[in-house]
Formats: sequence, C-alpha cells, structure tokens
Amino acid sequence: MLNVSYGPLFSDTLHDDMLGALLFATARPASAASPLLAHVHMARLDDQQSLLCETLRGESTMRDGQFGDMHYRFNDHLLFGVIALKDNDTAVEDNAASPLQAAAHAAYRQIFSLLHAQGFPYVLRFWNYMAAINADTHGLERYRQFNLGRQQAFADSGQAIAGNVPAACALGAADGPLTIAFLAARSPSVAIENPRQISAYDYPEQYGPRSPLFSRASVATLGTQRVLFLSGTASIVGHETLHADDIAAQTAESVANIAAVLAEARRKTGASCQLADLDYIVYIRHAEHLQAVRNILHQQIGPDIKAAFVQADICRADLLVEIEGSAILS
Ligand code: 3EB
Repeated sequence: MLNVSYGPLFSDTLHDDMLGALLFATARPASAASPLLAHVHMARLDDQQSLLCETLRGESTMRDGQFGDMHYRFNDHLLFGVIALKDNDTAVEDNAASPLQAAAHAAYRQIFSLLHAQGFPYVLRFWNYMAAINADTHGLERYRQFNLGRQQAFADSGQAIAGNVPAACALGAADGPLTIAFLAARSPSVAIENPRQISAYDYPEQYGPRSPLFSRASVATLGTQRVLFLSGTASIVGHETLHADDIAAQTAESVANIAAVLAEARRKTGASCQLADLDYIVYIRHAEHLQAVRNILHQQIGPDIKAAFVQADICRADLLVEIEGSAILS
C-alpha cells in the first residue's frame, strides 16, 4: 500500500505511516527537522500562504536508517530516502569533474549501494533538485554537469543506462544543496516511454555530453494496488523543445505528451488511467505565467484538476513549464 498526497497541510512530526515527504517552501519551517522531509527551495504559486508537501505514506511498521549522507525509512515493500549534498561536500577525485558532477556521482553511488544492501534494487522514482540549474560553470551548464555524474554513477553501479530506467524529475531550486529523494521497491516496475518523444537516455549530444537517465513514467504493482509515477513532462517532441516563448502552447504540448504517456501506460499495463486521475505538480519558470498555465490545464484536463503550482527553473533554458504527477490506479 502506498498513498501519495499533495497538500498544503503539513504536520511537523513524521507520523508512523509516513515514508517521508518533499517539502516545497522558500524556508524550511524550524519544526520540520526530520531529514526524511526533503526540503526543496521553491515557492508555491497558487497558495502563497502555504507550503506544498508531497507526502508518501505506507503501512506502518516502518524502520529508519542512516547510511553515509543518506536518511531512509522502509517497510516490507518500499524504501524512501533523501540525500542532500553540497557541491563541495564531495572530494573531486576526477580532476575533470565539476563539484556538482562529483556530488551527483557520489549521491547516486551511495543510493545504489544502500538499495543493494537493503534489498530494494528497483527504483520507481527519483526526485532531483539543484540550485542554478541553467547556470554555466566549469564550461558546462549545471544540469549537464549533473547528467554527467548521474550517468557515470548508474554505469559504475551496474544499473541499466537505457531501457528499464526509473521515472524522475530534475528541477532548479532557488537555493540549497543538490537534493535527491528516491522511492524503491523489492520487485520491478514497468517503465513507460512516450512515442512522441525520443527516450531521454537517447537524446543527442547537443543536450550535453551525457544523456539524462529517466523513463517517462513508471507503473508499480504493490499488492492489489498499482501506482503510476509520471516523470517531469515538458514541451519536447522528438528531442526538440517546441514553442519557445509561448507559455500557452508549451503547456498544451506538455498535456499532449502526458496524454501520450498515459495511453502508452494503458497499452503496456492494461491499467485504466486518464488525465483527470492524476495529482499534478506544475513547475512554472515565471510566476506571472500561473494564470495562463491554469487556463490551459482547466480546458484540457478539466476544472476539477488536482494540481499544485510552484516556481522553479526547468532543466532547459527554453522550457517555461514542466508537469509531473502520480496516481493510484485501481
Ligand atoms: C525532458 O523531457 C524534460 O533529468 O531526470 C524531465 C524529467 C526532464 C526528468 C531528469 C529531466 C529529467 O527532457 C526534463
């Protein structure tokens, strides 16, 4: 059993049934001290008085652990963990590697060795957040530095670097260390790709020396339940960004991509899942675009869409919006 909720309400204590959470807020509340609450430095746009909390719950009988720089919690079926590494926390062994690349490499190496040791080898979903994601430093955009370290760690850890890879998102936060959260299971999930898009792990080199590593969605079976995690989805067709500078068209293209991913998920798993079934987080680069994005989503998904909106940088400088989500499928 897994429950994923996106709420303004947040209880400071980690309840017995919580695996962990992501806390989207400009400042971390002093009371929210648990390291299993991954703090993402992002402002909520739709309700500025509240922070947004994406909470993962499971059956109780959780156990807590710490491994290197990581904190994690698990039950019989699922393990959730959080690692936050500052660029300079990691010694740069490879002189050619930037500090962010080294941090990404170290974080992913630690994650995979924990998951191997604990017997949760199948990651359903990664959440990746880093400051200044579009800044060029050390001769390369920081997102591309991150991709170098991530891919190298997958390869060094014996993980597939194409095909059945986890769902993910990667966004730019206003501040804070490289923060990675992950949810892993003891049995494999089904990776979903999007027929309208080239798989991210096959992107050509113009997007950086090493490809991003994620699938467009993952579907996990947990007992009698099926859970879908939709990766960050943007206005990309083939491998190209479409509609630069047009927020309405980028939002509509992102929805067309989500619809295609859900169709592929239905085809591959037989599960029924429609656009209106998901809970969404919508990342918007420019706060003033909130209403335009909302209008398109209301038109295309429906006025009762379950969505929260936060301000974030997107991993390509020409992308203005990215949408991710999840659904418990029956
Ligand atoms: C894209 O489709 C948009 O690097 O983990 C979406 C989801 C994106 C995950 C990642 C990047 C990532 O390429 C960007």
